Amino acid sequence: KRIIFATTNEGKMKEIKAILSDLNVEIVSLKEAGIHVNIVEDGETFEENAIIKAKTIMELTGEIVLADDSGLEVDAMDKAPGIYSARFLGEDTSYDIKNQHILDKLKDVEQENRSARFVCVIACAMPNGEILTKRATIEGFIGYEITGSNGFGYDPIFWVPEFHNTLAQLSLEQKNEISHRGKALTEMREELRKKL
Ligand code: ITT
Repeated sequence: KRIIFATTNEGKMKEIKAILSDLNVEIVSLKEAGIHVNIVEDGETFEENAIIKAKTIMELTGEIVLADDSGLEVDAMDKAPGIYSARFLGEDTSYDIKNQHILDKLKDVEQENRSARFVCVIACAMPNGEILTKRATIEGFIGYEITGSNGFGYDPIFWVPEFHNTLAQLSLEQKNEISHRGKALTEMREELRKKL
């Protein structure tokens, strides 16, 4: 028995494999399953996009499929980039540039107005047509410089006050304990335990 995780993001996949490692099921990425399709994520919410990804691959394979749609909401930027986090400034632009762009936008913003959160929605599409979703967030602040080299994406500018570090300074295990993805996927894992 296996579950396909409908993602091409290697950073996500590393975290996902660690979180789901104690489910007695093999978790394979699209690449590992040999699936190369372009999924059009044209939903207006994290939920819609997560369901689009999970359903598309479930319909293609007939297998149980999980998907993750996630992003960063910066309050001082009216919650941008939000669902556009991967596409922000262009899909091929480096995260050094994307992160620096956000730091520049916030250069005159005081600490108390630098609040931000990561959102993650995990969707599960079952061959019988059943769809499940789980949503979780992590609250933090946009820092003042790019700091840390673990994780991926916007982690080096996301300051977690409780840890006095950015997400990119935490280990994968520490990040998974507190992150949007860690929390949403742990809830989904417990749901799957009952069904498998
Ligand atoms: P898949 O759709 O193939 O899963 P993607 O990267 O395009 O990969 P999303 O559409 O969900 O996935 O975009 C999520 C983006 O949000 C991601 O590319 C990062 O820029 C950002 N992001 C999400 N979770 C993050 C995290 O834990 N740390 C840093 N950045 C994160």
